[in-house]
Order: sequence, then C-alpha cells, then structure tokens
Amino acid sequence: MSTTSRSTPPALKSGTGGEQHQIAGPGQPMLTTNTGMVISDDHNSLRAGPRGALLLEDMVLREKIFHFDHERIPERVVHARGLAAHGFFELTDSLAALTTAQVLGDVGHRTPVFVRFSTVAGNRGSADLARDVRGFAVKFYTREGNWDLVGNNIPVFFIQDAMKFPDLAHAVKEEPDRGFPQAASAHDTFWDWIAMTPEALHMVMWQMSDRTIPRSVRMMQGFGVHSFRLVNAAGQSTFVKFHWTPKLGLQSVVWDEAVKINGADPDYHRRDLYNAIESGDFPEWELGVQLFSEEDAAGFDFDHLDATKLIPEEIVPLRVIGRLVLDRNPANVFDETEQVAFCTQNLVPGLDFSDDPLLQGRNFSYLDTQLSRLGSTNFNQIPINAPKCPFANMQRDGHMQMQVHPQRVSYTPSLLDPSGPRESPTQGFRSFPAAVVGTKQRERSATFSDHYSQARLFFESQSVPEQDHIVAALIFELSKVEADIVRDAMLGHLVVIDADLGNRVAAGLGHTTAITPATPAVAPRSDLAPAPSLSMLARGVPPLTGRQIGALVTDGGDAATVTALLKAARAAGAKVKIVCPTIGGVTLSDGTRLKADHQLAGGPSVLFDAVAIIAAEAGTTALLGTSSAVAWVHDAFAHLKVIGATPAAMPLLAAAGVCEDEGICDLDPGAGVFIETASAGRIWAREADVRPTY
Ligand code: HDE
Repeated sequence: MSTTSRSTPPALKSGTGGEQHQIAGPGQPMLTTNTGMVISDDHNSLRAGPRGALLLEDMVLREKIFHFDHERIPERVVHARGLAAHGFFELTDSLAALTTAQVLGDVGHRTPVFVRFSTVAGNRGSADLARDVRGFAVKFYTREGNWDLVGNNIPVFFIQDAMKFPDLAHAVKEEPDRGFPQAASAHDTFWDWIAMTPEALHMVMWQMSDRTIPRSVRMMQGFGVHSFRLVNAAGQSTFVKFHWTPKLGLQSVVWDEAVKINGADPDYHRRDLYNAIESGDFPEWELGVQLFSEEDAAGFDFDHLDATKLIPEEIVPLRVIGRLVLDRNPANVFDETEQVAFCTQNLVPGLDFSDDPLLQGRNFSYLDTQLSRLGSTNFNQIPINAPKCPFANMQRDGHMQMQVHPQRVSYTPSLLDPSGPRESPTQGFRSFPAAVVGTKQRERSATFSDHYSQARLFFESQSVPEQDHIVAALIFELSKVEADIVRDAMLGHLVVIDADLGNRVAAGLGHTTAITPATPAVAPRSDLAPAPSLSMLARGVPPLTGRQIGALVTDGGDAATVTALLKAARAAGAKVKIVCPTIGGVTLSDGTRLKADHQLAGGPSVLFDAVAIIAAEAGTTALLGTSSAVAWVHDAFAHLKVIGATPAAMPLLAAAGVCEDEGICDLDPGAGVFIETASAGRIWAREADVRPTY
C-alpha cells in the first residue's frame, strides 16, 4: 500500500499505555492486513486482560511478525554489498554496420539502464572502502530485451576457467574456521591460493594498485572484461571489448585514508553516489569499444579468450560510441538494488558470446544463483528485472507467479490457438555460426600459459607513486599473512614479475633470506612497450568537479575568507562542507552565523579531497588542545592533500607536523590559489616525507 502526503496531519489519540496513535482521517488510506482487513490498533497485541498473556488468535500480530521474520533474503555469494542507480544509455556513434542490435545502432536513442556497483568479498554490511575489486553491472532495458553487461572496474580477472571460481571465492572470503577477516584479502587463505595460482598474478597487480580503493564509484572505469561478438545483418562477426570511462576522471584514495574512511563513514561510496544524484550532479561515463577481427586476434601476443589478459588501448584504440548517465536513485534499496538479478546470458540479437571459458561458465552461474537468492524461477517478473519491451512465452506457474495467464493453450505448436506467441527466425536471436572442432578434453590451451608478461606490463606502465603504492599494498597484505611458506612463495612470483618489485616488497617485509624465483610455464616477455593507458595518473589530472572540500571553521573565523572559499569552490564545481567544533556552527568575524555540516569528530579530514582551516586565534588555541583537530590536519597532510589555512591557524598546522610544500596555501589573500592548487590533485612529491618507500 502506498502512502500519500497529506496537508493536515492525522488526528492523534493517546493509547492506554501513553503511546500516540495516529488515526486515519477522511480520504486517507487505512492501515490493513495483506488481505485488506482494516486494522483498528497497530500498537497493542490481543491479550487476556491488560496484564495477561498474548492470544495466538491475534492474526494481526502474527501476520506482521511473520512478514518481518522473512524480510531478509540470502545475500549474494559474492558482490553482496552493492549500491545502484537508474539512468540511461545514449548512443552517439552507430555500430549499425557491425551489429543488428538497436541499442548499438540507433544514434540518439536513450535506453533505460539500472547500474549496480559492488565490492566482491565483503558481506552485505561490510564497509565501502575495503581493498577490493568493484563490480560494475549494467542492465540495459533495450527494445529487444534486457542486455546485462556484468563487468568490473578492472579489465582482467583472476582466473581462466570458471571451474576455479568457487576456490577463489572461498580463499578470499572470511576464513571459515574463525569467521574473519571480512571484506579483506589480507589473510593467509587468499595469498595461499594466489601463491598456487599464477594465472591470478596479473589481476593481483591491479588489485594491489589504487584501483581497488576508488574515491567514488563515479570516478572509476568499468570493463566488460571478456571479448564478445557483434554480429551484423550479413551474419559477419567482429570481436568487441567494452570500456566505461568516467567523465570525472580516475581517482582513488590512499590506503591509510581508506582504512580511516571505513571507520568514519562505512557508507562512504553509497552516500557519495546518492548525494551526487540527489543534488543533480549526475555521474556520467563514456562507453568505448575495442573492435577487432579474428585475424587481428591471431596477431596478438596473447589469447583474447583468456580473461587474465587485456588488449592495451595502445594496440586497439577505444572508439567512443555512447554515454551512460545515472540520474535517479532507487526508490527502495531492497526492491531494486537487492532484487536486481544480472545474468551474463542476457544478450540481445546482434551480440554474442565469445568462447572465453570464464564467460561460458558465468552464463550458467548467474541464472542458477538467482534461484537460491530470489527463491523462484519467476525472478524476472520482479519489476527491476522485467524487460520494458513486450515479452511472451509458454513458461507457466512456479513459486510466486505474479501473472494471470487466461489462455487455454500454454504450449506450441497449436491449432487451437494459432495467434499465440511464436518464434521469429528473422528477428530472433541467432548464435554466430562459429565452426567448432576438437576433441573432448579437460585441458587449457597453450596460448593461456603466460602468466607474468602482462603482470609486468601493468607494473612497469605505472607512474612512480602508483608503483610505490603497489609495493606498499603488497607489504601490507603479506605482513598480515602468518605462514612464512606462503609469503616466500609470493616473493618468488613477484621477482619473476619484476625483480625490483620483488626486492622492494622483500625489503618492506624485512625478508633477509634469498628468494627462490617461481618457475613460469613460459618465459615472461620483457620487450612489451609500457602502456600509459594502464596508469591512472598518466591519464591526466581529474577535475575538481564532484569533489569535496572540508573547511574547519572556528568562532571568529574570517567571514570574507569563508565567502571567497565558497565562491571559488562553486566555480570549480566542488562542494564545501563546513566542520565546526560543535554542530551548532560558529559566529564569524562579521557576526554572521555559519551552519555546520559536521561536528569535528564526526567530520574527519579523510572525508574530503582538500581542506581549509579558517580559524581565529582563540579558536586555534582551543583546537590545539583537541586531538581530533590535530589529527584532522595531520591526516590531511599525510594523505597528500592540499591544505589552505588562514594565518591565525598556522600554530595548528605546526602542531600537526605540517611542513611547507607547494600544497600548503595561505588563505589570506583569498581562496583562488588554494582552489587552483587543489584542482591539480594530491601532492605526490610529499609522499616520501610522510611514509617510508621501499
Ligand atoms: Fe561474477 N558472480 N562470477 N564475475 N559477478 C556473481 O551472481 C561468477 C566474474 C560480477 O551487482 C554472482 O547474481 C562466476 C567476472 C559482478 O548483482 C555469481 C565467475 C566478472 C557481480 C557470480 C565470475 C564478474 C557478480 C553472485 C567465474 C567481471 C555482481 C550473485 C566464471 C567481468 C552483479 C549474482 C550484481 C556476481 C559468479 C567471474 C562480475 C555467483 C562463476 C570475470 C559485477 O553468479
């Protein structure tokens, strides 16, 4: 039953226990049971006398509690924690010559979409900023049926064969004999499995990079990972890989920040997306495609059917063909975000699968998992899963059947009902008639055997700070591993990927004995040209748009500086959040009141991309005795953020151990220099001063 907004509040009646009853007024919906019986009292169970036991007869109580008891459904076995939004996909460049799919052919057409982002390993209640791969699953409600592009924010995957997926998931999830750690790969079973599975090493390099601690889901790439086929009207096939590129640029947090954000705001990513959409800042991505033929593929120095490999953009450039805009938050998170069921098997005519063995395995898994998660083969009837084009078939009955089928005939063919739904050889989905030959065997192609070359390519394509972070992440993760045998085996892999990488991690682990290199199945290549497209920093400085500046303001803070900051930030597309000693806000130098968005302890600087401190002398003195204020400034400095401060705030910077560098700006002449400096991103040069690098 929907609720309606009323201009007059419902009448109140005090109950016998002092509770307030709201009574439905004229024209207002009345509260009913699920069968429509109007409820007279929603606060008091039926009992034998005012102090007596409850009566089993109370069907109102029993129905309410019965429904509540079953509100939860099994969470996803992986990707349990998700956030989602509605939007549209608009094609800007037609692929009609290569595919009959209208969604990729009709320029200007807007296809509705629902996009769910997720972490992989953590349970539904885990924190958003776990170091983890992010899911990037897009459901296109096309005019020819639903197309689900179920991708990740990393273009490769851990494994080459679906057979290994349960092992990977078991290894990374919490250890079953103790139930921890949750949402973390930094534990023995994960690294034990990785050490024994060299095909995972390329993905591990990505996982240890800042890609897995994104600043926002609005600021990360997405990839379809596998090769798919486009099939045109003439029946010709072109291979395609799909890439989503965010308009806000690629941005991540640093690891210490991620750790602290998880405490300060475990819902950081969901809040960020929700707030951006609510305030009209609709996140947008470009859809790019890499198109290549069977002959092109034969010339690659890897097998494109192997999901642990990528095609560098330097080899097959991206062709941008459309844009994805997310402009509406889910109306109900359970109904939509939780119940959405993505299935890699959902394609539309004009698209087809490649023979990637991982993709083929996924096509079984996703349909299958929905049955245990959603409980019925009719899950496609749930509104978020239902196609928005006409659909009809002879599937009937089953748990929770929501449709009434009045037809006598529920089969084909039929003389009795010749007008019912029938197949269409012209418009229906047809598989690309790829020739198939071979013996039945459990064996992987020799073209899948090189596990180190692209891992090396990835590491060597990173900028210096990015390489430093990969080294630091490996040191962190392997330091959490208790078994020497696992750590030693991992070092053996790392030195084969890149000797410098392995030696640096060994130094950071305090590993003093000789490393025994792993023995690769085929010799890794050292002649691959670095691919700058794989580096987030090499892709350019992302704009300040969509980012947040935290301003710590005390009583007596300079009013003109606050005004200048708000104005300059707005002009740059950034939002300013005011942090004050109390949530009641402060009185500025000109006597005006400034409202606070956060109280100091509830608004640590990790929540912001750059920070400003606008304090009067007395305010600074008070902050010097407040550890959360000193930590606020210290963390901002350690997290390489640009810091703007009024002259009176300088003692706080000194107490926080801040040293002069190009990221420390005087706010006295105004906020222009501060905003300009903050627009260039983090101060990477500071990193060597705040953290040891190995
Ligand atoms: Fe998934 N994966 N996966 N996966 N995956 C699921 O399906 C699976 C893989 C991905 O927001 C499950 O509905 C197997 C690659 C995303 O609802 C399950 C294999 C990629 C999501 C499943 C893979 C992904 C899932 C769990 C190896 C990136 C979340 C719940 C063959 C291209 C979708 C569900 C959402 C979810 C199985 C590998 C991405 C169990 C067997 C590769 C984004 O079916």
